[in-house]
Amino acid sequence: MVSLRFPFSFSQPPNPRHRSSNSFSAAATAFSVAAASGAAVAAAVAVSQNPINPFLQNAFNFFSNHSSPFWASLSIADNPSSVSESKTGVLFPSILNDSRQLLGTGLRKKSVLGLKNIDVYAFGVYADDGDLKRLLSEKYGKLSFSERKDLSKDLMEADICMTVRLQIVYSRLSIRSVRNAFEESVGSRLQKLGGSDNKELLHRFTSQFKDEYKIPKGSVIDLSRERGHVLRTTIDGKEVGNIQSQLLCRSILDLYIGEDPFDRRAKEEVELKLVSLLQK
Ligand code: DAO
Ligand code: DAO
Repeated sequence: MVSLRFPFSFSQPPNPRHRSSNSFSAAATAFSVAAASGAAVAAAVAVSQNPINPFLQNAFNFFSNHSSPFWASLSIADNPSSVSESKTGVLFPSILNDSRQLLGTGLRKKSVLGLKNIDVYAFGVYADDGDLKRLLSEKYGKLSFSERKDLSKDLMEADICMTVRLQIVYSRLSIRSVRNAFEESVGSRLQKLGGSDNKELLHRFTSQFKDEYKIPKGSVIDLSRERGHVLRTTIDGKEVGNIQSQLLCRSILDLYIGEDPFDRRAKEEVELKLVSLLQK
């Protein structure tokens, strides 16, 4: 069992720049897990890019099914109490709300005036364990490896409880810039996926962000899709609103695991995790 200093620090994630001595082992473990999962991601990507290459497929199946030392080190990643996002070191609990498991982590960057790229937040994508098992066994149980495409698309569209947790790393975030960024990123997805004018829906969501809210570095925002496509937003554990809209839920998830995600590596991590759950 890996010992972490802040295994469940939900509201105050540790500042990655001030690692305690005790987190050295966590950092070392995170590094080896990241290195191992990087190799696994590479393997999975190679497999997905070469769906008919039997060597790659066999190699991937071998790693998936055998407890070789390589795979054994990955098993730490199966259930540590928390996982660190590789570029920021921000920690995410492996399990959220008792039943949502972490599928992958990533980083949202934003280019400012085309001059510099700032790191805005680290994120973790979670899905309900039971819902996930149901989807995977009903839909994919009987398919061969190469037929299992579009795993993340199904995840976005099915009525599966999910959470995307955002942990703010940028220290000068204003509500106004959140609203603007949101209108740009989510607005373009609403347009793409909904087709028609969705200004009212966008406005319903952004009007939840009251000017008096503060989102300093370390704030934790959960965007959760609850049963029946209800999008529930919490900031540091406090609910700020909920909106029932399949299109809005789908558009938010599209930012992280859609066709043009914020962090491609995070999406690959999610898909790899889904594949590994299918192998169990
Ligand atoms: O300081 O002007 C600036 C740059 C601000 C960039 C803000 C990007 C906001 C991204 C959305 C954050 C959602 C929590
Ligand atoms: O990164 O472009 C983006 C959009 C992310 C969604 C941000 C939702 C923020 C909701 C909370 C606002 C806090 C006042």
